[in-house]
Amino acid sequence: MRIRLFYFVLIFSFLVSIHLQAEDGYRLWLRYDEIKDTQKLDTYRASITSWIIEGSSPTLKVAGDELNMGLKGLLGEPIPSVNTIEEEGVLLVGTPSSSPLIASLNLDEQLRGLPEEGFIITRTSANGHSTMVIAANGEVGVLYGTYHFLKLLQTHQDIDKLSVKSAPDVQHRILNHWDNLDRTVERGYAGFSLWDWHKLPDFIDPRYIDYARANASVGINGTVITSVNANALILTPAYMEKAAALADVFRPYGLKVYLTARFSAPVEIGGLETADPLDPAVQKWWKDKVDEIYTYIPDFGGFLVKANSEGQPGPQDYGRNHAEGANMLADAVAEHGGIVMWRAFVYSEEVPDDRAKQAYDEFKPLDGSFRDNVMVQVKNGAIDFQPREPFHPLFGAMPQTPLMMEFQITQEYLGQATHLVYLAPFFEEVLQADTYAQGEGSTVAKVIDGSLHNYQLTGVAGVANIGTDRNWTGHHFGQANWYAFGRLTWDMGLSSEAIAEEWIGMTFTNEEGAMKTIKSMMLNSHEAVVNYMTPLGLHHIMGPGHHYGPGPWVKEMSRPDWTSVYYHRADEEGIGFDRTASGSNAVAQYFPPVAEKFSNLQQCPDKYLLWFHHLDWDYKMKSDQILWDEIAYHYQAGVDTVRQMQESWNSLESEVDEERFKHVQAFLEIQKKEAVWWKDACLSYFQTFSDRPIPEGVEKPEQSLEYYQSQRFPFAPGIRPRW
Ligand code: GCW
Repeated sequence: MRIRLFYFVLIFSFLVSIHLQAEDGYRLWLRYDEIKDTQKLDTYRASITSWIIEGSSPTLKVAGDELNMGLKGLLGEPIPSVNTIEEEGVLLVGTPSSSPLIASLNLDEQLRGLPEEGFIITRTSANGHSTMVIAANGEVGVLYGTYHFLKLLQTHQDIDKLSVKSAPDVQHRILNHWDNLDRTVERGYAGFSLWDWHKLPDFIDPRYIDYARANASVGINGTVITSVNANALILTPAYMEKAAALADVFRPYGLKVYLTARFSAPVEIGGLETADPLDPAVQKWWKDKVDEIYTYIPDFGGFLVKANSEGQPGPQDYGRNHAEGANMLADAVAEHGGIVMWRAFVYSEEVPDDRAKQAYDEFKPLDGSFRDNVMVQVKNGAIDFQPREPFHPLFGAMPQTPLMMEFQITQEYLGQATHLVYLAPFFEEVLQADTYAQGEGSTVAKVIDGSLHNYQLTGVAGVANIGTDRNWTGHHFGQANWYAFGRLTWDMGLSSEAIAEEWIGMTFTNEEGAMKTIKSMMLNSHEAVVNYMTPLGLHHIMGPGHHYGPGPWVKEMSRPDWTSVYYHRADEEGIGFDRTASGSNAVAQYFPPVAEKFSNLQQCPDKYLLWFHHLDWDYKMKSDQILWDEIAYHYQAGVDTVRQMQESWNSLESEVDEERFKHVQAFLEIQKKEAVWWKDACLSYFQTFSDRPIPEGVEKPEQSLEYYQSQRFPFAPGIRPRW
């Protein structure tokens, strides 16, 4: 009997330990496993023997908890917290105002000018002992510094001569969740919404805390928890109470809650007859509503608004413009220090002009007419988060209105959750693009960080790719995009390569060879998806509605600018959207050197060719190939890169835990199948116009065009629910 019990206990503990070690990706990049490199481990153990955080605020407490957990995990033994510095090896953490020890160190010089969120990590002498210090002017800065320090250990950096000074490039670094109150997520591919509205505020899922930790670890300081296709119910007391419970969890992590405002809320839940922003009763309704919100969430961040776009209500319903709508809400939140993020993603089916021009045409004339606490949130490109787009012409064009960048982290048009696509190279490409707004060097990054036009408000938003999937993002590598978004918005000068290295080191391995292999998979992945979906500037040729898979033939939709044929304009002569002076002239929205470059066939980069030009199938490319062949080669190159990614990944079998290895391996197989599908479907379709053979070296389509056209995916994930 005893023996049986013994075996039972043994097997049980074995199963428990397996479970504890489950490599399901839940821990993201905050894994804190014991450092395997024994030399590093010994050095770290010798340099960090204890730590001190003086002060007891909620933020300092979570910083202490993280440090405790991180050090214990990484160093493989508990590192005690102490009260005084009596030896070398103490890690001292805090702000001059919360920590007398830090105050005594005379760090004024180094801390001067650092915003509350910034931090320094340095080595100095305290009580006559060489001491490592993480210091900041604000407590959130302490938390950010703590994460940064742990990252140095996670990525095996030298901590002997520490000299880090870091502050964010933009003030508002915000996730936009397109989460509905029924927990579906528009364009979400990682399960359901994290927010369990039904059980809030009573049940606080521990996952909310891990969500906040992950965000804080990369410097994200705001979250819009509801979809831009807004539901007015969020502004009713029952829901505000729930949102307040989330805000309470997030607050210590420096993460502010924002809500989306449905413009017609005064009518829908307020009993008014109009939502006209110039109507005093409407203004009062919003003012009272905002006052009420602040009683629930005292540090409420403000509103994000999608208005008069894709059927959403807005000021134009009452003959008012976007500024009048935004300003009304801005006035309501102003006295509480709130902001309004007003989206520029507008296009009307009634405007017969090129959709790419509409946001600029509508917003540019309003430059300077927004209140000081409004930012206009502009998507990275003028159409809609396509695999690749040239930068939005509004960047640089509104010197008197702070423009906020909106990136999409969820991969709506980039293979959704099953394709490995590392987005940082694309984000970097957009941020580093030169608008020429004030001559050479006027990059988009300088518009966004406020330095070009001296914006007083700055921000970047990212549409989140997070859901209830155990690994948060569906694809393990989707985590890298969440990570990269945070890192890049903190420091827009970081290279996508450097960010990839950090993430790989924290998530998979620091071993040089494996790191290199994973990095090259990541860095090539964006170009690959562009090649197998929309090479050479093609865009918006995906399946209708769900946006899954190829659909270049789509031509019957409720509005022409939702079809594919509107964008590729393929005919017997050629393909591409003429946006030069002979066509829609969208190119004129850019500053002259850029407009000139995109218009001129010799200068227009190949990657934007068919975005701006309609060209003959036998147009001679710079490569000397004719256009048709070049398109085909790009599709093939995309497929080939995915195959290489598969090979690379397979070579890592012994370097990566089995669970994540197999998961990624299976997803890469899906990606390969779908890359081939995109190539075959698009080439078969375009061939009906080009009437030219598939060139040598390009694999022939596996099925007929009719086959591809007959595919239906009624339950593809992420579709907007019809209420
Ligand atoms: O990309 C499109 C999406 C819509 C989305 C819209 C927007 C939230 O297909 O699902 O709606 O953009 O950004 O408002």
